[in-house]
Amino acid sequence: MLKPQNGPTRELVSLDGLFAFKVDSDNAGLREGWQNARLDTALEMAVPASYNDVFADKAIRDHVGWVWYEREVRVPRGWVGERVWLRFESATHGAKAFVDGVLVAEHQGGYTPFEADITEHVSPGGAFRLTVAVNNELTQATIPPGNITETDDGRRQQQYMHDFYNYAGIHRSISLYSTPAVYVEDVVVTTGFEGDPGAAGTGTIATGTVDYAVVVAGETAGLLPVRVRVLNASGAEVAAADGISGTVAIPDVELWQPGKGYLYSLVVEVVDLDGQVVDSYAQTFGVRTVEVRGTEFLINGEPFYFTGFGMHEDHVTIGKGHSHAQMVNDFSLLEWVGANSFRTSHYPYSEEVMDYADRHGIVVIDETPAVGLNADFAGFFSTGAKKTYGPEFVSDETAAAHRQVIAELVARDKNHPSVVIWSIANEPQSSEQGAREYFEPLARLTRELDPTRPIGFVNVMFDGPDKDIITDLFDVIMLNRYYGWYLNTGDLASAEKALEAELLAWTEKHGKPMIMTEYGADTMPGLHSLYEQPWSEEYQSAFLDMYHRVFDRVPAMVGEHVWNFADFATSNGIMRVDGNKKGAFTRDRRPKAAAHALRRRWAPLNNKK
Ligand code: GCB
Repeated sequence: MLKPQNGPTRELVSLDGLFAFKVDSDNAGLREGWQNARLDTALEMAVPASYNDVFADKAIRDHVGWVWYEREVRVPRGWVGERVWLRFESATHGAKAFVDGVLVAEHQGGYTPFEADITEHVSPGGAFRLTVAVNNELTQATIPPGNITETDDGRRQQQYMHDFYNYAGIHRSISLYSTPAVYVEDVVVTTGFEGDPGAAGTGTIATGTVDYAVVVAGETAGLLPVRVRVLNASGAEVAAADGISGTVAIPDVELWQPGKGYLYSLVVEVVDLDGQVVDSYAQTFGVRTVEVRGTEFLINGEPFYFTGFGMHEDHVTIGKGHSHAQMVNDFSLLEWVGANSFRTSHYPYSEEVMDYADRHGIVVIDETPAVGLNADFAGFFSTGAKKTYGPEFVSDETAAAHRQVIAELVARDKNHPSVVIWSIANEPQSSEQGAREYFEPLARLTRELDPTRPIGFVNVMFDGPDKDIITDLFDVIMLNRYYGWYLNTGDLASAEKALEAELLAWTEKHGKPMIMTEYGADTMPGLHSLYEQPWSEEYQSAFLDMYHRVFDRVPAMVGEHVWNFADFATSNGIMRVDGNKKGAFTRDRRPKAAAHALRRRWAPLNNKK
């Protein structure tokens, strides 16, 4: 699904701001038809933001079920004859949107966009009542999965198998936009190059190849010609072609590279028989290649070494709500610390984040929200499930939701040059009978949807090389390891041996590139210890140093992503004090000693080990 944009034939109006807000404490709103009248409430809520921490009200924070948003929207009077679209960048985890009481859109899945053509329900110059019911429930049929229980006194409680807090609400922008009746519905761009990019700047320069495919929708779509133009970053035309699909060449191409996010734009135009532009959509892209060769991970044919973090969209007050200022600050800290990449643990991040990464040459491992498909965590997160793959936990319904999140992620992010790996799950059970039957079709689906990018899943510490039965289905090995924290707590000498032995065993068994996608120790900022005691800032730094010594000794290691970029909110539990404290930065983005240590290691590496 294309990101909406302003352009010569399209207009975009942001609907962000304050909405009337009502918590559906008895889950009665749909039955009583709350969409049919103004919401009876004094509360107001901001979009975008999670609602949980905004009100000083425990009942709202702990609510399980529906909440309702409402505002009046006016359609620009100039949109006569245009299609009018209502688009949500996300609503967590499920939503129903109503225009003057009529259901126009429904979506399940908290981190991907959905939209509706509402032309027939609205009139240019007129106003309508937009009502959005948003549901935060996680069940066996959702990704991520969860389980709802009821207390003796009738309170519903949400259980889930991941540690980050279940923030909910409208986390990203809502927009109203127009397109012509015949419009560009989708664009796919894949790139390559011929020649020697390494020689760029020394005389021999590569030629870029851009394969494109356009989908045009609307009644007369098939009859109208399509043409494309490639503009460079200064807006000059460097290539052009006719037709809904084809290949164009960019002479003397400027590659998209880690640290240097050079972007072109493919301007797609649908024209009428007089040559007048009917619709125009500008899709940015970067020319780059990604490839796994032996134990190497290559970007533009050059070995690439990932430095950075698993992150979270998580901030004080706004929770998982997108904020431009917080985003720029987070990217600025990534640059400061010498990170060249991050993983969108454990769900797709805002499209604004992806665009920013494209523009700034930050490499992304793009992850679906499939986190917690693992009954082995029952002890930690108390869902009580004994077996992962079976009707009680990861069922056919779960698999269907998993296929949907993969399809929606690839549909949304396929044109981002920053995305170099699809991560289709975090820490699923990968040793139990049933894991292979579950994952083989998902791996195949991901490759069918995008044959150009390597795929992987993130392996959990319980399912090492001796037990795992699915890693051969993937291109890269991504490991979360906590030797020295959950195992060998406080004993870095034993942890170092165990870690090295395991990494060598993976290499021997699979011979694929490996990325440590999580390693970290909870750390209380300001706690110091002469003896490298767990929870102290000294221990966190010593822990990371130990991992780095090992990585430097294992040739198949192609990357290190510390867990986590910053401290983040979690659900209640005896494992966490005011959230997960494995951040290199605190939740309000102050550096712990480890952040300085990482900066000393990463700045000189410059994408190589
Ligand atoms: C993990 C999970 C991550 C947790 C982390 C931890 O393996 O992937 O979501 O936050 O461990 O700190 O326990």
